[in-house]
Amino acid sequence: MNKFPTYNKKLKDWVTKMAKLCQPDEIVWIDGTDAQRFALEKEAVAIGELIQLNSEKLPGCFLYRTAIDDVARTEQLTFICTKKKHDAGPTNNWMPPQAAYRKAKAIFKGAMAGRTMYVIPFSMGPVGSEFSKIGVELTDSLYVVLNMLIMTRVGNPVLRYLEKKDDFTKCLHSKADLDINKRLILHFPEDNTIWSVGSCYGGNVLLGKKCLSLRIASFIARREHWLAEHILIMGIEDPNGHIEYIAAAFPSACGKTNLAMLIPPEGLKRKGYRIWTLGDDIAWMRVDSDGALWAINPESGFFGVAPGTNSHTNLNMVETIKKNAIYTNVLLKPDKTVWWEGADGEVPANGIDWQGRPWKPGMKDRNGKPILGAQPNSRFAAPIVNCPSASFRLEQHHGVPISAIVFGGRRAHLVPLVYETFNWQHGVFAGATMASERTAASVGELGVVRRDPMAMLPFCGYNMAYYFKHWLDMGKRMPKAPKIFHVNWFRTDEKGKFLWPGFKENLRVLEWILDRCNNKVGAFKTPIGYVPYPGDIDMTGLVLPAGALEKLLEVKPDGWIEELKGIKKFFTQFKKDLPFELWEEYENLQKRLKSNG
Ligand code: OXD
Ligand code: MN
Repeated sequence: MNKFPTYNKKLKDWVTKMAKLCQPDEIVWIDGTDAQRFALEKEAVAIGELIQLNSEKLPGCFLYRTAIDDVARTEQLTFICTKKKHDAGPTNNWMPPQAAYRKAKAIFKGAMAGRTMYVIPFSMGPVGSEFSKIGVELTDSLYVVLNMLIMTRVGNPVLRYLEKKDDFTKCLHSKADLDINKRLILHFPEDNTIWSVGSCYGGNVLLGKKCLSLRIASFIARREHWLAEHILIMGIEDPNGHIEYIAAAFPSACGKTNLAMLIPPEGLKRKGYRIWTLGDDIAWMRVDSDGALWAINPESGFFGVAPGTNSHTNLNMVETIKKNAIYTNVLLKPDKTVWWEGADGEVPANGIDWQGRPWKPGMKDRNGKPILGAQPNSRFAAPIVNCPSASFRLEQHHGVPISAIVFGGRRAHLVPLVYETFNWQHGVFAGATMASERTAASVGELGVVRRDPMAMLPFCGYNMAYYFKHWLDMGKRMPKAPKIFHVNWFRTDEKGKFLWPGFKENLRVLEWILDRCNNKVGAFKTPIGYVPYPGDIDMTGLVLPAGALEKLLEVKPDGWIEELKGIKKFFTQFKKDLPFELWEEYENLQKRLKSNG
């Protein structure tokens, strides 16, 4: 009898070889059925890996606690392992493939002894879509298995698909000793392989997510002429029932998840607006036969940050995580529900904190700092289909057509609420020069700008100079390219107070963006791009202090001339690899600013 549930020789040989290296006691193939999932959940609870939460209030939900030093993506331990260092570029950590395999092999060797190796065949994107990619993750962590079942499409349909195709990303993970000194997140784009060891934090170990869908996929996308991006996808249904789709890229902590599922403010809801959510983190975008850019979300779940999530900031997410969700590093309440800083309702009188210790509000550590109930990067994983605003086009093989690409950062000064770029090349320049300011209270840190091109700095699987060139080339392949915009929800007044309320009110700006795409409104030409006439942003039901909107839309050439210095410094690191078109845009902007200044 075939002891493997597949006839794919390449898959069988690889699983056998990795098992020989890691030496698990047994191998279990994940079939994607509810029956197997229930059994694994039960086992995870029995061995103390997961805590079952209140089955009336949070049915099908579990809590997991990571090791104390394993709470976030470890970028310093994340490597792109291409044969040539140059191919990883100046913004990535690099290791030669042979050295990387050797170093990791020493840690993987025997790491699964006494444990089970789970084989997870998964599809990023609808199974069988030409947009999708297949991966197989081997792991010794039940937590990883159960999260992958939420975040990706797992199981037998994927194996059936692999009978016809040999092309899959080989993903090997072991928690090993969870030792930070033996932790490595390695990407071998030339071998379509990912090795992750020594961690159990989502972004390091759910290998379909950042590792495959961004780092490896961006490398493949360049070869195959598509885009793998750190981008949310949302549909905006207008008062006539017509839906248009927007793709938006923001660095972390700039509100991607909240935007993707916003609930329209009263003023616009009355007009008939409605939002459809496709994804909050990743988009794969291709030029389709109509010459337009179409996007899918390769994931099937959200892996969101818990602190700050509440009914005001994100009611749809509050609903989404009420069932079949896995919580990581949040506070456990006595009634077996969960809490985090910034959650709805009263602060609980007591609980068990994310490190498993008894907790009460107001507790301080040795240095007098408040002890938090939930880790600041505590998370939930929940299926997209739980979301009240989930799009009915989630399973469509070609995804949705994108009308606008929106880049954004957190800038207290300088950058207006929204501007439209002049054309694709100028839009790529806006994305490549995207930045966010640290908003720390201390004066010294205020205004420190970190460049994060297209929000992909930690996720681009190859030399970013080639990545910019790829974006420029994509524009040439698209007869119906989306327009590119830039937004900034975070501009402040002289006293440091936000000028724009953000959250659901951002829809007012998206409405203007779509009006521009449909040539419904004019705009004011500035050196940096087209800015709205204040009267063209629908403010029904929102009152801002006098002059605030004008301030939000202001473009000050002097500040932008200063900004050029930071852009130049950033571009210079790419030396002669930086596409000349970006220098051309730099010079054009400089000229426009000087003639306006
Ligand atoms: C991230 C995430 O770290 O989406 O960007 O988890
Ligand atoms: Mn992300």
